[in-house]
Amino acid sequence: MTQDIFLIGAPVDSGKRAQGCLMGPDAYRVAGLAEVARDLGHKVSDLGNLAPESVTGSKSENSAVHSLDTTIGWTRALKRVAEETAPKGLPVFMGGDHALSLGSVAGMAEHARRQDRPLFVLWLDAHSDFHTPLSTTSGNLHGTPVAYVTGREGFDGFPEIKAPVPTENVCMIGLRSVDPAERAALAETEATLVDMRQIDEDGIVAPLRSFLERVAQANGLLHVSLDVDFLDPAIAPAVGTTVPGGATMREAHLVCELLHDSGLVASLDLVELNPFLDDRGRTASLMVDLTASLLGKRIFDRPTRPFGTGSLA
Ligand code: NNH
Ligand code: MN
Ligand code: MN
Ligand code: MN
Repeated sequence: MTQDIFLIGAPVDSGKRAQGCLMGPDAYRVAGLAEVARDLGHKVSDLGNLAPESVTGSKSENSAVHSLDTTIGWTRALKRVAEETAPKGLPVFMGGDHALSLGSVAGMAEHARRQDRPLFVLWLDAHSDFHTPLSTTSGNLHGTPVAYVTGREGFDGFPEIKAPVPTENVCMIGLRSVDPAERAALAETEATLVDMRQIDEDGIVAPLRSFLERVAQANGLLHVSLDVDFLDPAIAPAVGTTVPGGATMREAHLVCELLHDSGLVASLDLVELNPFLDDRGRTASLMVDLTASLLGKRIFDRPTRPFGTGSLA
């Protein structure tokens, strides 16, 4: 299946204090993301880099929160481009830090609402990113997108989300750093939470497959958000928030291959790559390789195992 793929550069660096993610989109370009997708037969358009809308005067009750205006500006710009692009093909958001998902997922939620289909979100990350601007102690808004898109309170000044993603449509895989306030809030939800222990005990395929079956059965659209720190820092050092004990290269490729085979992916975020911290481009190249798997790269063709309904050829 070939697709129309739209590469959207989102040099968001406002979601945390350490800078460098703004170089991410160019690192993906240098690592050959467009060429790799074209070699797989897809039609690829690089839309260039977005800029945030201009926002001034936003205030948070939580004095730890920083870069609120800029982050709201990015959210508006990204929400709009997601809404405009999703009807035409597969948007790939080249980050930028994870604050970009405030906008990409909000836009996909609006797109799904217009299509009258449910949105599902797969969060591949060491972190749950379930803080609100009121609960965060770091003040780093890259730790908040899942709370925003599921409709939690505390996002004054951000665009309204008309159809928030139900928490039962969220699956997080790779968890190994969850703050106490996030843990408490997650306990009140129906989100599927797959931590590293579960991956070690059951493997990564079982929870992913059952999530994909649910997406297929609901005729859902799937947004995938891939945070570099999902991966083990030994193979992906170019990220500000490394957490040891992450996914292996083989686990990550397998996830991406299964995602491709499902035919369910409607949009993709590549986030938190900080090229300033990279080792001769290896993290950028790995992220491009993983995207290639997600876009259909394989060694041999194999019969596709059906998900749930079996309607996915
Ligand atoms: N939970 C922490 C915070 O809110 C860390 C979030 N950092 C991330 N998320 N890299 O993926 O500050
Ligand atoms: Mn994240
Ligand atoms: Mn993370
Ligand atoms: Mn925190």
